[in-house]
Amino acid sequence: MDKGVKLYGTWYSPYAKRVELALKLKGIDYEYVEEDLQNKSQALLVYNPVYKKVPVLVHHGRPLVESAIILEYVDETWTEGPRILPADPYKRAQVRFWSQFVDQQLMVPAIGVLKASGEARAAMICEFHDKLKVLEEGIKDLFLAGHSLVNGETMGFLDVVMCSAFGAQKIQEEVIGEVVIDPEKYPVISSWLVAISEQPVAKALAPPREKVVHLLRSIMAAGI
Ligand SMILES: N[C@@H](CCC(=O)N[C@@H](CS)C(=O)NCC(=O)O)C(=O)O
Repeated sequence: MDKGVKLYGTWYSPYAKRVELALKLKGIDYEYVEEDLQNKSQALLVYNPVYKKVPVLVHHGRPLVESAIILEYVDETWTEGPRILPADPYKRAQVRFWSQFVDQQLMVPAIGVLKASGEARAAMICEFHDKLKVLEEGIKDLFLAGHSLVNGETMGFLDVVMCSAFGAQKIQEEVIGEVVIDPEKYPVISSWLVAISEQPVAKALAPPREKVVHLLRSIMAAGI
């Protein structure tokens, strides 16, 4: 039966994952279509002719692209579920800012640590630590009082973005054999990641460990 909501994603895409997390948090029933990015479907190319990327959310036949835009659309459209963005405009702006920071500043060196070797890898690790320090300082006052998630009881926009980007950080550190997000250096980020990993939606949508390990090893082997 047509549920009216269809998500085109790829299991390892952090951008698709955040849309799935948002849909689950909101309790929205949806159909999931797994895309093979080496052999994109005609539907994906038609729905996202500009970037040809996942995720694409199709709502009653109308496509939406770009994960941050989709998350906002989901929050504004299904108002009966828990809010993903804070009601307060200032807090909302801060959440958007730090989500963009995670996407634009943190994810590149994080993947670089995995792919690069030698001096290039050392430089990536340095850059990653510089960005982690900025994030640690920037978010420490953002958490709703008494809560270990930025959004409070349940995950919101920034928690979802962090979960999709760094939900597999522990597995990644096991694969590279090195602790990068050290709880002693980054207590706020570390306890945040633990709180995120304990959320039922995060657990339900986490890909099988073996699949993640295999993917990370192949990224490492391919290098840059
Ligand atoms: N800015 C986009 C990024 C989406 C993106 O990079 N998707 C990747 C998968 S992780 C993709 O579809 N890549 C296919 C390609 O580049 O051809 C978003 O937030 O949705």
